[in-house]
Amino acid sequence: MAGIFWCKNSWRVSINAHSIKNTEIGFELHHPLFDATILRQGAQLIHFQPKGGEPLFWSAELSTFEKGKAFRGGIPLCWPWFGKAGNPAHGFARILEWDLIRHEGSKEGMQLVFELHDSEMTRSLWPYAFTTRLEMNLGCDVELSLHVNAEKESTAALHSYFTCKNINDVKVTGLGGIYTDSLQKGKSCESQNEPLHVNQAIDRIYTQPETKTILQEKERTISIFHENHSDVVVWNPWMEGSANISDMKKDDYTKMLCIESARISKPFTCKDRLHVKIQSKTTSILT
Ligand code: TA6
Repeated sequence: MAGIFWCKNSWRVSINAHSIKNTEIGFELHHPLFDATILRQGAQLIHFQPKGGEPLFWSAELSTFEKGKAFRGGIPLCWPWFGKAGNPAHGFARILEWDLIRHEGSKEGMQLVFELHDSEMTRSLWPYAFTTRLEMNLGCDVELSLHVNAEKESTAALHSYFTCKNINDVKVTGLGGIYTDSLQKGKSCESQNEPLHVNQAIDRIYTQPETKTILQEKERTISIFHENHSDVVVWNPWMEGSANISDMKKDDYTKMLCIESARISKPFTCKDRLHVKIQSKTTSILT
């Protein structure tokens, strides 16, 4: 993937026919079904491309990897709070290194399991004990399961940045008609439950979403199956918003859309989970 920084001290582990290139920064996965890249920081999947297919996620070319700074792209994991409910924004899970505790490969795909535990640093921001586990199953599809076991309730989002060829051709279904609009100070709004065309800045928390959201482009359909979610967030800063985001280029907003499986209106209980499965299908249009 262009612009990604693979390290000097890397080593390679073979798991059956598949390989993980393990570096200080993360893991580069090569499997007969896909290629993927995961950062240790945030256990963040920043690249996934089925063999013969197109990349599923968008990453900001201008976003550099820095310890303690959020990387813009793929699936940042927002936890134990969403947005500006605390400091840093979107919680600390996306800016801390997670431990890879297990990885397995088979001809169907690869499973990686990451964990994050409370530390002096996390307790200075959020004074509770926790173990949070992220199970990632990569194969034909992408599946993420976030398991939380904490002393306190929390909120979360799997802040997926999807690529699109042109935002003007995208429509999204399955969101439901009720949302809070972060661009209008969290005002409660209602819309017809009909396909959403994004043609201006959008930052909404849909609070009665269906279990399946579909992002439809001319030649590709991305199906997002949520389990145990309460909300789906849709975000695109559009031209004016990107101008205030240092790692977004002027026209980046035309190539991405965030659709996030979330637990915001119904926070996680102390022991809880959020699951998402993402499937992508490409159909070529014959002219
Ligand atoms: O999920 C939408 C949102 O909360 C927006 O309000 C926007 O700020 C975005 O996330 C990105 O946040 P970040 O802190 O990664 O720049």
